[in-house]
Amino acid sequence: MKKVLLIELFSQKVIPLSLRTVASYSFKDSLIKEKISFELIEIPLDFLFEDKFYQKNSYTKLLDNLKNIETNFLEKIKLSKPDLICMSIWFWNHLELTILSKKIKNILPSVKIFLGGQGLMFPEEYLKNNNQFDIYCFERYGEEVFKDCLYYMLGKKKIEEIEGIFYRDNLNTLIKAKNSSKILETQNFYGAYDIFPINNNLVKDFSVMYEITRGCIFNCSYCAWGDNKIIHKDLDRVIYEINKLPDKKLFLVDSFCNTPDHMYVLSKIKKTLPFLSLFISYQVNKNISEDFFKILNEFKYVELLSGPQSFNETVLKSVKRTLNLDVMKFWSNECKKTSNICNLGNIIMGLPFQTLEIIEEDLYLSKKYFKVLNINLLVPSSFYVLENSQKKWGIEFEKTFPHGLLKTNALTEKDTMFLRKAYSGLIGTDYINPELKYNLFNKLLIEYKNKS
Ligand code: B12
Ligand SMILES: C[S@@+](CC[C@H](N)C(=O)[O-])C[C@H]1O[C@@H](n2cnc3c(N)ncnc32)[C@H](O)[C@@H]1O
Ligand code: SF4
Repeated sequence: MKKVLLIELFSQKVIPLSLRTVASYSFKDSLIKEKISFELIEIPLDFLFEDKFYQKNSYTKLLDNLKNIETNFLEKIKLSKPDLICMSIWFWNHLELTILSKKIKNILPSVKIFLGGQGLMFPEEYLKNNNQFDIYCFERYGEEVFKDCLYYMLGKKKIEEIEGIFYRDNLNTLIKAKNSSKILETQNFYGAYDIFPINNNLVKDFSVMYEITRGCIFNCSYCAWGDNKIIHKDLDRVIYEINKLPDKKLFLVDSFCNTPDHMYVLSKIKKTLPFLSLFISYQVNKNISEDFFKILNEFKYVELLSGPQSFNETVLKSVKRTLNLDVMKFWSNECKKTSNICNLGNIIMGLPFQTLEIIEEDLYLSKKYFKVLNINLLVPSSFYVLENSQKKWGIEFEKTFPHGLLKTNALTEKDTMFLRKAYSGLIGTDYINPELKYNLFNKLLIEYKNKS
């Protein structure tokens, strides 16, 4: 029997789906079930938003996290006697994961470490500097890649046969395999909690994440999730799985929540689960929105997450945002009429052709349409999205963590430094209202303009 240890470094607010999902999927394979045992170690971290990285003032939290890991988990990892260790990287666990994986390699030098996840913005550079990782999965659908790697561990597959990974050859040269040609089918899209149910003792105040669908049929060029396709999990299975989850806040990670299938699920679960947070895409069929609002209205509280990104047509067109502004405005107004449905508006700063003046206007218009507002600073996409467009738009990011935006075709390096500083001040872990955000930003912008 071989032992696979999954180490998940997670924020205390949400339990990630990544390693649970790939492990559950591979467990359906009879050879893997027979020959491999899995263990999951979950390490809670203090939550860090990327704005703190730009301020670079949050290293005390990082040190606390590391001390906690050393005292409570390093020995546990050693005692687990794994043959393979798997980890998943996110922006916010980046520093801890990098340091922890090095420490693990020191105490367990012969154990291979397999990495995946959405948080690696420039995988090649990162892997060159971090040779503690033997394999990295760069696919956004990691299920089949994970399975192939387990077959490799069992001696049933050669590393050169695996698609969707970076690996090192005998001379320690980093090799990038071709993209995975294996497609995840709807009937094989399994839940994340099959082999590892949620450990209720570990976390008190958290949301349970759940995927009903995967992918997005829209293809906004800045986003890692759009890929012209969407798969649905079997609906009966979804209802069965959701009803087995502990009665916590449910955080649906789907990009659509008003397809007929999605609405069917929502109407079935609304009686069982008191709280619901979900993601919404505005590229929706307007005709079904009335029914949709009826369903949402029966939940105690619903938070939708969407937004125009910018209100400027040139910017929207350049990033292939298929959003129809009128539809967005219509939906926003519908939400405002209710007391239980909140649309958390989103805009991005740093999109191509988006000047400081356009950003100011975007923030100004956001006041009108949103009660709460998320301001995002453009981040380089994991999984190579944005790669082709970057040159076209003159967009540059720092090559090292935290990969801050350096310049765009509409912003100079000085402008982006200003934005990063303003962004760090504007965004906190609490949402503040759009009016306040606009006022704060405007004050900083005037100061900046006066200085320059
Ligand atoms: C939940 C979520 C969050 C949570 C994370 C919670 C958590 N603990 O996991 C929070 C709120 C922290 C968050 C933050 C941010 N997020 Co977010 N988030 C999501 C969301 C909705 C779901 C992620 C998820 O669970 N997916 C389902 C699981 C199964 O997929 P997965 O984790 O990627 O794992 C798969 C593969 O990556 C791979 N894999 C992963 N790990 C491993 C390990 C091994 C060993 C192997 C083999 C494979 C493997 O296999 C898995 C199965 O296929 C996605 C959209 C989406 N649906 O993915 C956006 C999304 C990833 N986020 C996004 C953004 C922009 C952000 C922020 C930058 C927002 C901001 N401005 O602050 C930050 C920083 C994120 C970062 N880079 O680290 C964008 C990414 C855009 C981009 N870069 O192109 C997305 C695509 C949403 C969107 N449309 O805008 N996010
Ligand atoms: C989960 S997504 C919302 C998905 C929803 N389908 C939509 O289109 O709004 C939440 C937000 O993340 C932000 N986002 C996406 N990609 C980004 C990127 N590359 N950089 C910064 N923010 C990004 C966008 O503002 C997006 O609205
Ligand atoms: S609609 Fe939302 S999830 Fe879909 S590609 Fe665009 S930003 Fe990404």
